[in-house]
Amino acid sequence: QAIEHALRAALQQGEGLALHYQPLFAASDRTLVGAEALLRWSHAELGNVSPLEAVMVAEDCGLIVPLGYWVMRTACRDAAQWQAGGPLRVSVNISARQLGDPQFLERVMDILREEGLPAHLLEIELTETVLMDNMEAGAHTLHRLSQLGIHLAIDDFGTGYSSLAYLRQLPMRRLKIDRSFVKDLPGQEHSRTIVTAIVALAHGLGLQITAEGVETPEQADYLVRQGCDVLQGYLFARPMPVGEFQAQLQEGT
Ligand code: G
Ligand code: G
Ligand code: MN
Ligand code: NA
Repeated sequence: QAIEHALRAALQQGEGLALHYQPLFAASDRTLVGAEALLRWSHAELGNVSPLEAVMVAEDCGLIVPLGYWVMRTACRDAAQWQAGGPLRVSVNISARQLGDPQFLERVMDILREEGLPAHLLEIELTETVLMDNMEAGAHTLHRLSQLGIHLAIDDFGTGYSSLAYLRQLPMRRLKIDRSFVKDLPGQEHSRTIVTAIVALAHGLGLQITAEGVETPEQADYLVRQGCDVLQGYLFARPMPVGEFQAQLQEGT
């Protein structure tokens, strides 16, 4: 109750909500190719509320749609500022209810136009669960989003309730290998087997692969040798406030 009230107030006043950005690097030459937007919420009494909890509360009390659009607009607005040194894509996580919103497509296109971000510089990350919960209605929306140039990625791959059918049926461009499979690389044989299989599956279907949760040089080397396309993890950079991300961009150019 208190947390619902606080979230409502935060959305109305735009206070306490922020996005942090975690850089994404090309496996081939380690150049910066984009950043994932991650929600942060800090409240005077509640302290820092984890994004998982904030999203769960928002789903329960009907605030996920406005919260999701706040995230989408803020990420697109920020990313529109990053383009001076070459194209950088921003990745935005969405939840099941958001994809189920009949206005979703229209609202996203409005946001891109109003914020001046080309569609191909937005990537939407969906978990397997989000896809399964929206198979019927969601498929149409996803095809339209893809036709309009937005990139679609499957997040946390391998951890959800997955049917491989959607990989074939939906216009996904990218698969993100969940960090639980990266954690024990390269030592653990089961993790190696799973990663090798996921990479073969994804590349066979024409999808690019991002490896998440890369924390050691040995993990990075292994993932690059396996053919992963993009690397994300604390080894390279942690999620950081937008100002810090932009400062690093300026240093780099
Ligand atoms: O940033 P952190 O590792 O604490 O994120 C924890 C989880 O919260 C991740 O699974 C991430 O996908 C999810 N998350 C972060 N930001 C958002 C958001 O804006 N929308 C949704 N739906 N999930 C988010
Ligand atoms: O579920 P999703 O992939 O959207 O979650 C991204 C989350 O993973 C972010 O909250 C981010 O803080 C976290 N994360 C990013 N890189 C690493 C890493 O190298 N190790 C760990 N343990 N978590 C990471
Ligand atoms: Mn994600
Ligand atoms: Na993930």
